[in-house]
Amino acid sequence: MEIELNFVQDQKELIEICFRKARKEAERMGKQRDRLKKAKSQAIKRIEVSANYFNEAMQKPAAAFPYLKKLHPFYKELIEATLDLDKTLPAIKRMKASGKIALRLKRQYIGKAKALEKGEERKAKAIVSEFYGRLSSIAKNAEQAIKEYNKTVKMARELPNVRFDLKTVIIAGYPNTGKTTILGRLTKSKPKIAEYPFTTQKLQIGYLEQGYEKVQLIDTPGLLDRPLEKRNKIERKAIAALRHLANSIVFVADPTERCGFPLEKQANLLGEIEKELKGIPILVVLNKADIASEEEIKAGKKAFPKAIAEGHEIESALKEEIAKMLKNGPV
Ligand SMILES: Nc1nc2c(ncn2[C@@H]2O[C@H](COP(=O)(O)OP(=O)(O)OP(=O)(O)O)[C@@H](O)[C@H]2O)c(=O)[nH]1
Ligand SMILES: [Mg+2]
Repeated sequence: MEIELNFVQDQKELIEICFRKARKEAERMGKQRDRLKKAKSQAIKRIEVSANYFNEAMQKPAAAFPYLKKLHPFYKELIEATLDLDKTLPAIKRMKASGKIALRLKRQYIGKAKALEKGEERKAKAIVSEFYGRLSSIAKNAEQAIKEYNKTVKMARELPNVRFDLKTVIIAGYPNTGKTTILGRLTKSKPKIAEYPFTTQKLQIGYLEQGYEKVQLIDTPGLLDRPLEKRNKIERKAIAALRHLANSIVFVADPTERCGFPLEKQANLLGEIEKELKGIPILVVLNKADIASEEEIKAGKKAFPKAIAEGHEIESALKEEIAKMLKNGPV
């Protein structure tokens, strides 16, 4: 993945670190005979170190968060379909603002410490405590934003690591037609397969060795036949992979309709994909051939005239077809 995001410490932990660092740095300061000077410089150090550390932690997300424009268009679309940017971006802004507030407060309190006069040495500690109290409440106010941001980091870290240097086959089709089963049969991966639709919620990657060449196979969440603006975020992940990564496509159809969707709708979806991705070779597989009746296969072939019928144990045929497709298709 192109983006590496780091978690931000939760506000309590962060504040503890700020104070600890401040204390250590103040302790490390050279000896100072003059009582007033000592009290002042210690206080200033504490205020400075704690505020700066807090500010840095609050600016990091903004600096690390990739500007979407710079990302590969596949990741741009995938991130939009995976993360809750409507919440993440305001959270990042909020943290940034908290850092700035801390810096402003730092200047104000350093001013207070500097203004201390002889006989007021004791007040230095009170100034630091007051500053710490205010810094803690700034951190507390950023609590929600930090939580929101950390949720994003967690999700971003789970984004698939696609390889742009390999030829890529996208496995697509209606839900529950057997796409993931095919990924499992063609590669050594052991993805989750279930007898209900919408099992696969994110892109799953497997690799296929073809001679010396490694091919990337991506299993996608099931798609319904509907316009893009009606598609949910999970479907959009499949669309992003189809649009930006496919060198060729394996379209899985279920002629038995046991997937729960009529052939006609499945065929419409294929039509839409063909229209949207002109020029990219598509291999149509009539899956579940082992349990399909003759009539069902016949109806399947009518709905998908170019389909190859599939049953169990035909991985090698499928692999050959994929190899042919990749050879003939655009690179
Ligand atoms: N009999 C038979 N069943 C199959 C075959 N391929 C898949 N199935 C079954 O069909 C169901 C759906 O399989 P999946 O591989 O999860 O289908 P999918 O297309 O990935 O489904 P979603 O991820 O929900 O879109 C499971 O119960 C599989 O066991 C096949 O060739 N023959
Ligand atoms: Mg699946």
